Amino acid sequence: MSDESRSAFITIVGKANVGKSSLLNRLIGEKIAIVTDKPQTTRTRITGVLTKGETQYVFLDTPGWHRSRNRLSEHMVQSVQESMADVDAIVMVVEPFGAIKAAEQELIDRFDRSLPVVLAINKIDLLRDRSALLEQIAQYDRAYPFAAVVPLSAETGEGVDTLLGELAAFAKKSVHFFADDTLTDQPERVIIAEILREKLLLTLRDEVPHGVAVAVEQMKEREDGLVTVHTVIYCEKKSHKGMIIGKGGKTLKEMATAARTDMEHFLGCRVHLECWVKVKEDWRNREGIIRSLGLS
Ligand SMILES: Nc1nc2c(ncn2[C@@H]2O[C@H](COP(=O)(O)OP(=O)(O)OP(=O)(O)O)[C@@H](O)[C@H]2O)c(=O)[nH]1
Ligand SMILES: [Mg+2]
Repeated sequence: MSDESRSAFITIVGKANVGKSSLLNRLIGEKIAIVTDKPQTTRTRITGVLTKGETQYVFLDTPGWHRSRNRLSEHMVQSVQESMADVDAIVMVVEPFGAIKAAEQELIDRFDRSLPVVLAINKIDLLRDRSALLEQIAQYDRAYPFAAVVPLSAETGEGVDTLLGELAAFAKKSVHFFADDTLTDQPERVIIAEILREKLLLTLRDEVPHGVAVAVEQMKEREDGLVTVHTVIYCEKKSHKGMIIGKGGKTLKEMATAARTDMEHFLGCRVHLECWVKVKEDWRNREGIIRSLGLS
């Protein structure tokens, strides 16, 4: 370890849909966490690693803070809580408009006051009038003594370097915990499953997308370099299965094609993707299934 070697563990928290995963992807410069316009997209803690010179940042992207509704969401909320325990700093992501939401206040109430919390006001690209930020900053300032406030856009990248600059102050002298070219600790299989789940979330509607889970049952590379991926999509009801498959299999085919394209980009090779749909009633309340899907 060189004298200058430093590392910072930073957890990214906030209510659902504010852009935590988008920010993680932007920070590390690669899409490792799926992003959709549906709340509760992220279900588990996702680690992203960025090594810049002597400093290694280890970011934890977490599920959106919300009131738990079932066993799965209890695990999700618990993983946020745990992510705030052993870190050097917290980044709280919020939107640039509107009052502080109940879920945000609840989160603020749980901050350990001995840890620095940086407020990231995301999505500023959506603001026509930037002076609106002043009121937003004042509002959050009244709610908590944030170590810094950084307006930014995960979408355009504006302000993200400023955030990194603020976070550098919280890095501690230490060895790097990951190889310097590491981007994530997520296994390939998990990212492959998430890519397909992203397409399901983007396409399906109402309560269907929240009740789906994806498992990669098999991943094999053939001699000619093609990778075959066998997946199972779990859903909660027979009627949901019908909606996932669609008329003549059209919906599933479209989602699978979009997923395959992203998988090929991610793996850097051709992919043959097979998807099976199975019903597991009320799986989000069944501990054994939650565990077998790696969600607890
Ligand atoms: N315009 C704009 N949209 C953004 C920005 N960051 C994220 N979004 C959009 O906001 C939505 C939610 O983004 P995510 O990154 O999935 O949000 P999240 O906080 O991880 O959501 P959960 O995992 O559900 O808690 C997506 O539609 C993103 O494209 C931004 O800086 N500008
Ligand atoms: Mg997310």
